[in-house]
Amino acid sequence: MNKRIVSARQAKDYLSTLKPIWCPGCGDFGVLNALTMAFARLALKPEQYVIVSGIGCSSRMPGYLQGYGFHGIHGRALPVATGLKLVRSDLDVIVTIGDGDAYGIGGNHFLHAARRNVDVTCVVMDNRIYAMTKGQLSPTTPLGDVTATTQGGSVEPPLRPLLLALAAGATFVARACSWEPKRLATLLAQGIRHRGFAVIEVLSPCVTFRPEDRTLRERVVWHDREPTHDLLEAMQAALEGDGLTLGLFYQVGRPVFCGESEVHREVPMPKSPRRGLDAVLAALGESAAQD
Ligand SMILES: Cc1ncc(C[n+]2csc(CCOP(=O)(O)OP(=O)(O)O)c2C)c(N)n1
Ligand code: SF4
Repeated sequence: MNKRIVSARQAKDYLSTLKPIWCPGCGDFGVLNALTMAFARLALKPEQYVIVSGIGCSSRMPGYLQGYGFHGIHGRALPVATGLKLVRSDLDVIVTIGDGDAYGIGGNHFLHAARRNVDVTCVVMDNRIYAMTKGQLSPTTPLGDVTATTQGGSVEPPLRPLLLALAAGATFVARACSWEPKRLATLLAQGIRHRGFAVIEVLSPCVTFRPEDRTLRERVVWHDREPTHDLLEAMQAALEGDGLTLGLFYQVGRPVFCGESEVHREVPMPKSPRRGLDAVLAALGESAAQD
């Protein structure tokens, strides 16, 4: 018998044929590499996962990876990912977005995806600026920093994204950096395998609009403790080191929005979006005529 040897996919096999147009030195290259390493480690088949993004430099990610992708609308990656996961719970759904997409325009969706514990992996490439639109203040820009829209220095205190994720109900909460792709890949693989809303905040410097963030390399510290199940302990760990501590802070299990939730169990696979909505409303005891 002619036995065919099927070689395992290597990280580079997950790259698409599109060449990234990111600036040389952009942190997002490290995130792309780490994603390919994580996929190879999990031996994912390209048809098993979908990469969903919004708009921004970071949101170009789906184009650079093999497999299905959705380069969507600024701030709306999470609703798209939620809908996809509801109808195709067999797929790994991975959201790759920027800090503007996740915490600014899409902040409301971020809160509710966490609260519902939607089973998606949310990778936020945080460069602390709106890069694609040329350097405006973002929700994570440090206080006092000069940007295109804060010429006298920002007067807004930055958001603490991981506290927000924890408070809202995310069940896997981690921080990593783009310049250590192997460690990032480990967290990405864990996040993809986690059942529930996994938030991986990645410090991914924009060399063009925040060249000063190159110094973050000297300021980060890895938190090598086991993740806690205690919310307050996790919040404390995420705040350590001026919010520049890296690692997996929190991981707990709780029912996810699809699969185990009562609503999902009772809802048949929709044959059309409208019929799907009717089924969801019927399961909730509500009428479609209300909207
Ligand atoms: C609804 C909508 N509002 C605003 C924009 C303009 N816009 C495009 S990208 C972007 C910000 C991108 O910042 P971020 O999400 O942090 O990604 P980055 O480019 O920094 O990776 C904005 C405001 C848009 N495309 N759509
Ligand atoms: S502008 Fe910044 S975030 Fe965008 S590709 Fe260039 S370095 Fe990366």
